[in-house]
Amino acid sequence: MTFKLPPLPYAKDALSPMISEVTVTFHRERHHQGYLDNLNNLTKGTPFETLTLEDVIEKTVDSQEHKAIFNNAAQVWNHSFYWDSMAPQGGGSPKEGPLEKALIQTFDSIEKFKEMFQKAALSQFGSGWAWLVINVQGNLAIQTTGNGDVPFTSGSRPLFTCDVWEHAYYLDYQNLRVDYVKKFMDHLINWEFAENNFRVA
Ligand code: MN3
Repeated sequence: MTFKLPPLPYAKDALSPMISEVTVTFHRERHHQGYLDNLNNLTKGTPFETLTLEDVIEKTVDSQEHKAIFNNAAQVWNHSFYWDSMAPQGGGSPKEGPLEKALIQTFDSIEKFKEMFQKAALSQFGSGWAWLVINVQGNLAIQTTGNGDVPFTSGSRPLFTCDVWEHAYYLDYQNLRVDYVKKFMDHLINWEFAENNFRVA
């Protein structure tokens, strides 16, 4: 079996002007596709090629020998999750319901949550990801991971993610990660996706 990318859930220009068509095109067709191609090459003819993507990640997370497989598999997963974490008319606040209630209970207000998420996304030094997760204790939490690391290998269930690798924003915002993260929060978060993940978690 070869691994495949799920289709992009919207047109490549649908996130513009927050994220330009050029950025989405490069990010999807060079970076995301590149990780996929690497993964397929690295796993070809090995027992890994018959596993699900999640199982490949779980089985290689602590392995020095399979570090390259882990990195590429995790980055395939992270990016598919990232595209789903955004919607053309997204951002703002979640609609009234269980996730909204839980966010207010955990962070005092939606505004406070957004402030803390932004802070976490900016404090991730170098390449990585910022996540809203349900942690091992079953509570909502903000988490960051470095490089390709994923939350679920340490027991957290992600609800949505923001890619803070420079390639996610450099063409549109240059070094200003803060402007990208603000636009992500205000205009792009796919709250419906987060609510669905919260429901099944
Ligand atoms: Mn990326």
